[in-house]
Amino acid sequence: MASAARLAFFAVSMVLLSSVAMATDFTVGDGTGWTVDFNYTAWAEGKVFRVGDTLWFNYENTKHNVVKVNGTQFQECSFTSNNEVLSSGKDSITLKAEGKKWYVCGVANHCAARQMKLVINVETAAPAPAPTSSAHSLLSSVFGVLIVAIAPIFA
Ligand SMILES: *[C@@H]1O[C@H](CO)[C@@H](O)[C@H](O)[C@H]1NC(C)=O
Ligand SMILES: *[C@@H]1O[C@H](CO)[C@@H](O)[C@H](O)[C@H]1NC(C)=O
Ligand SMILES: [Cu+2]
Repeated sequence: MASAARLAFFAVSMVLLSSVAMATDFTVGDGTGWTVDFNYTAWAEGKVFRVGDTLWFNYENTKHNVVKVNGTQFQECSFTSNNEVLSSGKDSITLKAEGKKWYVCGVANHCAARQMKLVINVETAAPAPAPTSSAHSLLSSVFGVLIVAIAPIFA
């Protein structure tokens, strides 16, 4: 019984180890990028954003920008000179904390009338730090060998 429990423990550990999620890069709007008349609510739907992930905003920097706002400002499409503005046209934002984050375009009426607003909910980071994929598979295979070696002891 005890050995079965140990084996189960090792099996579960291995599954957890191999499902370690890597930090994800999200391109807002995918191929469309950050522009007018695209539904960013629909884009965000069903996606899981985690601490450590990165959002990329790709857009024409003569036509748009990215303003970090709060929930009230998001609803009202309003912001002040205190709000952080990104305007390179290829901006990355690494998600550092859990909770809701709001982004709008601050140009003309793009937020209020052209749907250039994105709200996401950032969830806790993946359970373990993200190793590189080669380190990850090496780790997995070492672990697998370990289990094969250890299993007979408990069988
Ligand atoms: C955008 O998508 C959301 C979620 O699918 C939907 O509820 C909303 O009505 C859409 N907005 C527009 C303006 O189409
Ligand atoms: C959003 O920011 C504005 C301007 O700084 C501030 O007056 C307002 O209280 C903030 N609202 C929330 C919900 O944090
Ligand atoms: Cu815009």
